[in-house]
Amino acid sequence: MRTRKILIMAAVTLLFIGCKGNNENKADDPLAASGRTQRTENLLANLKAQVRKGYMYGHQDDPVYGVGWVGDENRSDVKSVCNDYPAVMGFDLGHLELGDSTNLDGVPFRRMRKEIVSQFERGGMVTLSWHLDNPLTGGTAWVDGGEKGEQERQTVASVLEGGEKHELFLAWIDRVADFLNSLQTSCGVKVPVLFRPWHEHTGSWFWWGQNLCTAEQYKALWVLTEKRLKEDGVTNALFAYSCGSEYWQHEEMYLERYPGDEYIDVMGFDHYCTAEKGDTAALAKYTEQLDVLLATLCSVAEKHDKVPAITETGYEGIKCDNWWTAYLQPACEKFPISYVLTWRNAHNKPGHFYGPYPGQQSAEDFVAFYKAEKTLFVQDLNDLYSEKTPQAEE
Ligand code: BMA
Repeated sequence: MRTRKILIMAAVTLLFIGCKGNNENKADDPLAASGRTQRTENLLANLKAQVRKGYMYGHQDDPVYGVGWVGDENRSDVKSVCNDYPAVMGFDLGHLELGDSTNLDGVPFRRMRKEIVSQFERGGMVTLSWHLDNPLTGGTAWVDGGEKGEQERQTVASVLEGGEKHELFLAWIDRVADFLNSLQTSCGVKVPVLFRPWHEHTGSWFWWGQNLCTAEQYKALWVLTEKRLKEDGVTNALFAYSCGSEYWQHEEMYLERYPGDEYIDVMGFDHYCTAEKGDTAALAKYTEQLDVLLATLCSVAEKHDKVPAITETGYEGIKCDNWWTAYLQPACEKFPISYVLTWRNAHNKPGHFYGPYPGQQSAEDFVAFYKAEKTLFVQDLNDLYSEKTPQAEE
């Protein structure tokens, strides 16, 4: 009997030792009236409040690999340059739907989960994209054209209710739900994340793109996705609608495939700088375009009470010394955006990087960008997940 008591006490002690951070415990993860966790709603409220103060810097796959390294612990190219982690980290769920243990870029989901929890515990935010395979052709997220072209145009229809891949697709969403539900601290607190599926749909390179399905089908895809995630008990996700930078030139066009206010929390777009090395006119053009896109985005987001963000950007290979402060910053700081996320620093694709790393030609300029008044990194954040932050009170 006595041994049993000691064993129970030891187990309870272990449970508490294992439960790190903010005295959180399982009972302390309440649901808000919306059916999402209170922390998820707090995140949304704080993102809305924070846009007046500054914008967060984000980086895709930041802590899992970088230029010249892969899989190290406590490492980040961004941190190596400015001694702070990005406020936002992006990860991609592609191949989770297949039941694989690593994503399409080789990142183990187990590691991803750990990094998502760590980013939450240090007060930062996480956004998840999903380059999922094509359930009808068995190909990738990207369309092939050619022989597969006809099937690719049928893919969205095939996953909707009544379609031949509907059941398979629901099973794929269930896998995403399992992953989202598994994002928990050691105390059982679910980590709020911004889920950003069906992105760049104004282009026609993904099977859910502009010329591959109708606006009604695209909207139905969103509704189906969210309905299923909800049925699967996902209570920790905000949702981002993010166009490409092509096609839409005004608010009505931006909203052409918008599923509706009840489905979306963040409005954004993906827009890249494609200047050749030394082409200052093309660099300036990028800033100009960003400016135009941001003006439209921020106006439409305000009308719909949504959070505006540059959900993806970057200059592949950052082929100029002052890209951050001369071309990215001027457009960003004019507008009340929540965050700007640059794409990944690949470790196995030479030249395919969008964030800084030590020795890269723009590294010094990135430090100036880091120090700029309006840029926010993880140490600048004031608990995005509590009910009232100083930012929210301002
Ligand atoms: C693309 C490239 C690819 C990558 C994909 C998903 O833009 O970076 O190499 O596989 O994103 O992360």
